Amino acid sequence: MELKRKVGYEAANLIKDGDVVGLGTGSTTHYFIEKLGNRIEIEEISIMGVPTSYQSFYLAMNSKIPITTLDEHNVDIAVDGADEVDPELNLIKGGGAAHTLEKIVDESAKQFIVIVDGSKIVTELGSFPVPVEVIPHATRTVKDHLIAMGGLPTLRMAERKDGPVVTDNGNFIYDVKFDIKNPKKLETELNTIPGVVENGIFSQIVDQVIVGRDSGIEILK
Ligand code: ABF
Repeated sequence: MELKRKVGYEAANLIKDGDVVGLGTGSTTHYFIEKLGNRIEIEEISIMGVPTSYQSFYLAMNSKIPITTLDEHNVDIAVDGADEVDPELNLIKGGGAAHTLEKIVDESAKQFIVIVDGSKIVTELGSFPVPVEVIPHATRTVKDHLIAMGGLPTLRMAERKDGPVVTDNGNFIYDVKFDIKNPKKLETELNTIPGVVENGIFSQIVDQVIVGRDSGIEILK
């Protein structure tokens, strides 16, 4: 956890007064929000992102910060976690079931910064299953497509085991094991399946990865 705090705090120093900041989710991003919230010299920033992040931001800032939406401002800098990062800075995200809104914010940002500890760095994506957000009515047909593509889909169940996880958008999540040789191609192909809302492969949109290692901070560009 200490490495996550280190990179979250490091990323908070990148924000300058007046920035429109895109917030991701996850424990590493939580440290970013915590540190940003304590930078009292910041007069005015706007934030947008995943609803749960607003709450932790308000708590950190203990004041009202204007929330902006994409139709008002472009995001200057988005900061978000990840589940896997490959050598070309392609990501798998969505372990927190929020990848659809995260991708909208992260892709729209002028600068997209990823913050991870060293355990997330991999030589090839795919040890972590690809989250695929699916319209509930399409679970059967989407599952058939995923299997036909060589995937092994598992419907993500809620911790209470009383049913599937439901995303902020009211949809379900398949976690799909794939042998990923071409992340961009698979990301595109997955989103052509009728009933798929978004998948957790984030290819070719990352500007910088801040990696926390025992030896210190490593920057990947
Ligand atoms: C979120 O943070 C998700 O997309 C990703 O799954 C998660 C990583 O969580 P953590 O930072 O807690 O390891 O952005």
